[in-house]
Amino acid sequence: MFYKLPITNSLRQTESAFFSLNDLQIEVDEDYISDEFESLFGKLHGKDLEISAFELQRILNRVAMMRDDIKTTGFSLSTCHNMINLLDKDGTGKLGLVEFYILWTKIDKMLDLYKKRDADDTGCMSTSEMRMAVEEAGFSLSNPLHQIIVARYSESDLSIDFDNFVACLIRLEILFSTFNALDKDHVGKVHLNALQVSRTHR
Ligand SMILES: [Ca+2]
Ligand SMILES: [Ca+2]
Ligand SMILES: [Ca+2]
Repeated sequence: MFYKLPITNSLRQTESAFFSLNDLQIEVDEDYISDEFESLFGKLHGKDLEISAFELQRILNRVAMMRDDIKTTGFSLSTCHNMINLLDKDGTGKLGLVEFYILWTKIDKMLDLYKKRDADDTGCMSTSEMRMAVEEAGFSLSNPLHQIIVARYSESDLSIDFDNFVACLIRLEILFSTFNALDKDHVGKVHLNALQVSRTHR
């Protein structure tokens, strides 16, 4: 686990596909979340009762840097903004309890996947490990697109560390969900005008 936080068995059992985590939003309400998690959230959110991108960055880095089984150079603020954009369903620009819980669950699953696919225990993803991890996460990418992703998220030795791994999966999830929202007839093709393109790059 990313950090010793309770994730109930029933939640784990209802999640079959990694990519379906967003659907959990409907099922998770405050009663569902353990007191332990709620009290952790209480310690993190500050006066505004919600978690901002800055707070998120601090928490993630604190937790990720404590681990010696994964490599990380620290989460960037822009990754934290992307996470918030993805999970902030009520549009406050920050994460409330349920939103933060869903993000935490998601990151926890990403860590499981990362550890599972780091077959040689280097603490980071090689190009081929990354390909399998991305597929297992539910994203089917063409070879050229996979190469673009590796180039975008890897270090100079082509390895992908944990913060880049999470950044990449969050970015893919945003891209895929934008695409699916626009591909209303499910034909696998969308036509974008300039305004829509600019929105997908936010
Ligand atoms: Ca706050
Ligand atoms: Ca919010
Ligand atoms: Ca590896």
